[in-house]
Amino acid sequence: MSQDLIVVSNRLPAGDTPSGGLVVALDATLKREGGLWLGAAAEPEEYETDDLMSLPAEGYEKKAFRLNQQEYDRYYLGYANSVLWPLCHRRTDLLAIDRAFAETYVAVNRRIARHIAQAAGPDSLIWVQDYHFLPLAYELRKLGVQARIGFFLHIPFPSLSLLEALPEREIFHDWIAAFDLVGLQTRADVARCLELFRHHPRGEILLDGRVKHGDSVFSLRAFPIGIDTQGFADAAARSDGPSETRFGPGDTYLIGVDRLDYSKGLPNRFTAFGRYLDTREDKTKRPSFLQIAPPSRQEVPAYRETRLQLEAIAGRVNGENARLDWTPITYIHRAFRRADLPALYRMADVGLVTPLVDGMNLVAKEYVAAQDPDDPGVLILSRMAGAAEDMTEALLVNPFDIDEMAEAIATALNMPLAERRRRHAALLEVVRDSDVATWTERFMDCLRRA
Ligand code: ADQ
Repeated sequence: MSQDLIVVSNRLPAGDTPSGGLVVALDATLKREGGLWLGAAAEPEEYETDDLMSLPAEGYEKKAFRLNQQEYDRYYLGYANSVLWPLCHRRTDLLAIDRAFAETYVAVNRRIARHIAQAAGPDSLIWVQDYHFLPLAYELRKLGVQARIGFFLHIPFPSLSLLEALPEREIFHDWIAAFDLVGLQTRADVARCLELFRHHPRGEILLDGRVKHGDSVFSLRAFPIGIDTQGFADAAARSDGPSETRFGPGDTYLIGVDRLDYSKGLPNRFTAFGRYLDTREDKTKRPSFLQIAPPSRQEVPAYRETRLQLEAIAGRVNGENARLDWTPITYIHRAFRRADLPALYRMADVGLVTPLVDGMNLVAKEYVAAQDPDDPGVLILSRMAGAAEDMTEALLVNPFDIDEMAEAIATALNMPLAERRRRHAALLEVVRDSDVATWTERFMDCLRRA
């Protein structure tokens, strides 16, 4: 029997109660529509047959494809996270170009395509998530699959000039064009994608806005992703936050929450906080900065380097400024209980979201949703985050300009209540508009019509 809806993502939600906005939204959609959710197994293993593993799920089927250690190293750590990730985040200096990475990346996608081809009928909808699966539609078409296939890219779409650094740049066009619907985070991403195809000898932008590439035609649109806004706001209002904390309602503090990733601009953020401390006029003011940065992709060398940089800067800023009763930077580099985040955001006077480049950045939206509308904190947001395209009432900063960020911290900490309220109300409207449930419906509607 063929599945009505097939969702493919790298990660599968662990257990029965999914957490995290996107996972919750996809889980709800699949429960409603029925179908199959396919993702990678949690751990690499030396498998003999590549059958899918069935996992427990309610109302739909959840299955995992296996990766052996070599595939994990070359497909996941290699091509996905040491080629495509740095490329799309404008770090061509970090590219680990290796033929074996590209070959394994395509081979794994081909294997997944064979599994999907067996589950899909002509009326199925297939929704592919993110950069781990760029060749999936291309491989599915080769197997004769006619179903509608949608793709959503969670990270920035690379510009024409960046793509020059990818040995697979030619077939990259065919990969993208094999989807029926390509969803990107922002209007700027859409513009970069159009530019890519407009520039290609086989590419053409049709009058209705769709893109033609050789014999393929696909629709292209921005779908700015969001969070479960109301759920997050409720959780923040309900909880008193973790007990035994120096980060409570009476304390002045700034908060940052990011996977430890070089794209998140953490060294610049730490340096800017240090600069603010050095330049603040009233030295009796002693705000703290709480940075939660759980480990991520530690097998990739560039991530280890960022970690060392952060430890050095935090150590220096604290060494130069700390008092017996005040530690300026509290830096937590461990897995962190997600349930504690909403209250910590709410009680923080300032949210610091300063990536060097970011697809959207959901932390910016979570910080806004968590605030008390009567006495909200201030969001400092990098212009380089996708979120900045619509969240224009944040204090927008250039994350490469340390002085500007230090000034923004001073402005945020001194901002009058009326201005905080006005900015927060405008930001909350943007966050509500991009709610993840609406986001999912919009994408699915477009895919049905594609
Ligand atoms: P990420 O790069 O992971 O996502 P982000 O959008 O900020 O970045 O999402 C991180 C999520 O993880 C947030 O929901 C945050 O609350 C959560 N999180 C962070 N630390 C946590 C912790 N210690 N414990 C539990 N949860 C934690 C990619 C792209 C982004 C894009 C998203 C969604 O890089 O640009 O916004 O996908 O499309």
